[in-house]
Amino acid sequence: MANPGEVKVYGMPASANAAGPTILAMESGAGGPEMCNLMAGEHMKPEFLAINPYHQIPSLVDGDLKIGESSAILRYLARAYSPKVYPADDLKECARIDFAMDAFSNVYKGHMKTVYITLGFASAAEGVDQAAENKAYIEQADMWLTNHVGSKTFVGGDMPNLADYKAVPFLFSAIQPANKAVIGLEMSAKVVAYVEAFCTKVGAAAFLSSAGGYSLKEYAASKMPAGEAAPAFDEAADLKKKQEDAARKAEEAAAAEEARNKKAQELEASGKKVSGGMHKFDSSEVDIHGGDSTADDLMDAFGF
Ligand SMILES: N[C@@H](CCC(=O)N[C@@H](CS)C(=O)NCC(=O)O)C(=O)O
Repeated sequence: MANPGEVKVYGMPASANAAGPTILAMESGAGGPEMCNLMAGEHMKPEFLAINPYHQIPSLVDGDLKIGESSAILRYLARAYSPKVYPADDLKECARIDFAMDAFSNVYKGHMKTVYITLGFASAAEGVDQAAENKAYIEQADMWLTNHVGSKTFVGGDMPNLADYKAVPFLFSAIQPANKAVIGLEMSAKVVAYVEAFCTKVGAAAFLSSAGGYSLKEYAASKMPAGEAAPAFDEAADLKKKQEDAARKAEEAAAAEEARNKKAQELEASGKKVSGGMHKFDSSEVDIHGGDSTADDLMDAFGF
């Protein structure tokens, strides 16, 4: 039954529904992502419908097993390849995990009316009060965290369990800067901390940030309004910006000096003596007793 390394999770990197199962498949060594391009209609092809007649991602293939539905896929992956995130022998713990996973549907409802609008997966209904939708979503997410994470780091305590794999991709997309820029949505600090803790603990969560330009993070960044760069730190871009800033400052300084020199020449030509400059001040050049330049002339020449 189990084929470690062979499992295929069909999806698209920007799908939060598909991301949880994909990350668990990668983290557990079960397998990894398999592209099903919804935009190209691949989910409607007979070969995909043979995997999932409901034509949805995520879908999973493991040998002769073909199933859809993210929660069913997560449970199967856990039982077959990562029992620690869903300890089948501990009925009560599994019941708590199931409760958290199913209760996340309350958060998902708000997610579709907020984050999906930012990402262009849904459009806002006519006359909708977006601020009110945002508020309701923030409250649902916070309530879910309060009820299922509480004072712990994850639903699973110190280590993520299956409910964390289910929830994090949605909340990860909710904290992308494009949400603030497009619909004014800003999640609470505890959502940010929860997502960051998961990304630190689970190596395969890097799939959320980098997937050939199509990850949730990269896709959300592509929705930033023109001229508003996402504040994610990019070393190469940062260096380039510093170099450009330095070059611009040098150009400005050179232009300012040229202007000062020109002004000084004009003043000297008119019989007034002015020397020195802010950057090369030499007191011996300033004749405080002689000459007929005024303090104003001096300030003027220095560019003040
Ligand atoms: N209840 C499903 C929802 C999955 C879902 O909504 N998938 C979307 C993409 S995120 C999809 O495949 N849409 C294409 C379609 O329904 O034809 C699950 O949890 O897996």
